[in-house]
Amino acid sequence: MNELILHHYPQSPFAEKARLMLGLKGLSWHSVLIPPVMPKPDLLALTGGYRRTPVLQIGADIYCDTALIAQRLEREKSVPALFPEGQEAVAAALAQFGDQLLFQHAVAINFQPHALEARFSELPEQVMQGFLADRKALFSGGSASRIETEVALAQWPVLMSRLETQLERNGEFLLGEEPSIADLAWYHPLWFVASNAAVSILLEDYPRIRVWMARIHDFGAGASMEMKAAEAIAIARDATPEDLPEHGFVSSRGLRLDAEVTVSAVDYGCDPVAGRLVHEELDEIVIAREDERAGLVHVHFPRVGYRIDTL
Ligand SMILES: N[C@@H](CCC(=O)N[C@@H](CS)C(=O)NCC(=O)O)C(=O)O
Repeated sequence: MNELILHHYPQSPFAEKARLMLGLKGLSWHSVLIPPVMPKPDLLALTGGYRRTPVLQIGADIYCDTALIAQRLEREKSVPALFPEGQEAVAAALAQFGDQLLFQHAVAINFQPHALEARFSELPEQVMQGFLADRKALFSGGSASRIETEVALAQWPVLMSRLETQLERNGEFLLGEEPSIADLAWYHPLWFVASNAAVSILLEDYPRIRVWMARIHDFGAGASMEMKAAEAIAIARDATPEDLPEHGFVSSRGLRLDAEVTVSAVDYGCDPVAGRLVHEELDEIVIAREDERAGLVHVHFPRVGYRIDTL
């Protein structure tokens, strides 16, 4: 069986979400550290252009986006469930709210000048300038719009109070007594705020949230072993992508199997990945691409938030 390899960096909120999924499920994995800004030649050898963090690799199969990574890990180990039976829609919808709205608030809060200064205080000025230029490029051309700082600061207490009230009245987790993907997706934006001493005060008035955060933090990150990027690429090169289902190819746009396409995120980090369309189903798109270093790989994307274009 091919092992799980997570390409990530420590400070990334979405990577924290993925690490917690691995922790909750008690999985072992290999950790490949990637740069937080472009260029990322080793990651792109695997993804073909997708640059966001994190990415899950299993042999020659590359999974982009934590929404799809969650589904893949659920297949790997179904219990504890990220999408509890009978609550699939509510879990996924809450996760989307955390990943988008709460995350955008956390970004606005962390990008205030004093918050950036605190985050980069130990580093030379040009590192921060490089980071800002990188994030400007990341958000150009996509549909995501930034929330203004004043708006984010005004709305934050409303969002936090709602969570505080629910946690007081209804169990230990968002859906009740058991954790789900919803908790992890709400946790990572709060973790992003909590990890910066210049803004962490924004969580101080919410004791139940802090207990809930400690509970989620305790899931840990599973057992990880460091791996060099070159080794991960060699693993992809030596592996064969997993068999795809023979049936169930449902193209949203009437495309034929093996059509030459690009797949890109619609919101931000919209760099297109070119390849051959080898599978499409309700909530997954898979393209095959040949890479000089990684060989034949299958790159998987979720349906929601991604577009397919023909070449
Ligand atoms: N929808 C994506 C969003 C991922 C995302 O926004 N990741 C951030 C880091 S937390 C990112 O890619 N930043 C730019 C980078 O790492 O290059 C997912 O769920 O994985």
